[in-house]
Amino acid sequence: MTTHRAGFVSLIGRPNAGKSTLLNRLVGEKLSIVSSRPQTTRNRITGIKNLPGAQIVFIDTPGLQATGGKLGEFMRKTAERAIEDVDLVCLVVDAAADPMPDAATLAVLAAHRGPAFCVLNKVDRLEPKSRLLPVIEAWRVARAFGEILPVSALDGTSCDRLLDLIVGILPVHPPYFPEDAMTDQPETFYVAEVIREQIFQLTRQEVPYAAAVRVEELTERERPPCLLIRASIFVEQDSQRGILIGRGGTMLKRVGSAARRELERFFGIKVFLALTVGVRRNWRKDERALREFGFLLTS
Ligand SMILES: Nc1nc2c(ncn2[C@@H]2O[C@H](COP(=O)(O)OP(=O)(O)OP(=O)(O)O)[C@@H](O)[C@H]2O)c(=O)[nH]1
Ligand SMILES: [Mg+2]
Repeated sequence: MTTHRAGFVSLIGRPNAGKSTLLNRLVGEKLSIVSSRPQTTRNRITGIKNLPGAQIVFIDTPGLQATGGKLGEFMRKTAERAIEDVDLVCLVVDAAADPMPDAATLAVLAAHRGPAFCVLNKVDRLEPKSRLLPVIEAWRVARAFGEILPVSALDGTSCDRLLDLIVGILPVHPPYFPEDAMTDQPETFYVAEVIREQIFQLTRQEVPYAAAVRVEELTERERPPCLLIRASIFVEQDSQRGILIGRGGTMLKRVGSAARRELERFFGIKVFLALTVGVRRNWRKDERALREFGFLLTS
């Protein structure tokens, strides 16, 4: 008789609530990219946490309330589908900046019949802590949550407690993935996301939103051990291409070396990264381009 527990847990919530930061914190590895700006995450990102006797498969999602265009539609569908067929939904709320229940979020949650937790994130920013009380009360009356738990994904406050509570409601089930797996995404996807994260960090306004990254080559060499990576960045306009390359190529170099450092840390070997920038007009509205850049709905 086995008592191993396993299940799927999706993290949903408004843009910028800290879903990706929380996924990284709970899994213990930086798998999902983070930025201070909303609508950073575009795809469904999985992160697998193995514990003694339990495996939790977390699903990070784009923020509810995405923008327009085909990409926005893809992001909205991705978030909504992530609550289908999961064992638990964790609604992540920015308890400091954007704490109160809203109709759109509640409508998405209403489509989910299984258990849901309300995770009040960013409590490190809340002073005095008594500001939490009306927030907890508001979510308590808005919906029947299995738990309402204040946490900080940034400093880790109550994140172990959250893991315990999650394991407590998972069904008895063998592991879905091998114990050394951290995600089910291909490496090329992760590499593209790391590059995109640096574009979010280093460029402003529309540029990060207009950027897509496609990895063209990822080759592992044995002597000396290294990874050769070639990737193309696509933006929507010539002016954005100019900004991304920068004067004398300085911006692209900054993006490239920051991404390379992060990739070397993650893969634990030397990385050679070559980046080019192309223009693909209005790709966010173009169904074919979206498919080409890997925005595919998984059923
Ligand atoms: N102070 C504080 N900041 C946090 C916490 N969690 C996340 N953040 C910050 O909030 C910002 C957004 O974090 P993300 O994890 O990218 O948020 P997200 O919900 O994934 O956002 P989208 O992917 O755009 O929907 C980043 O600047 C994080 O550093 C927290 O617990 N405390
Ligand atoms: Mg995110």
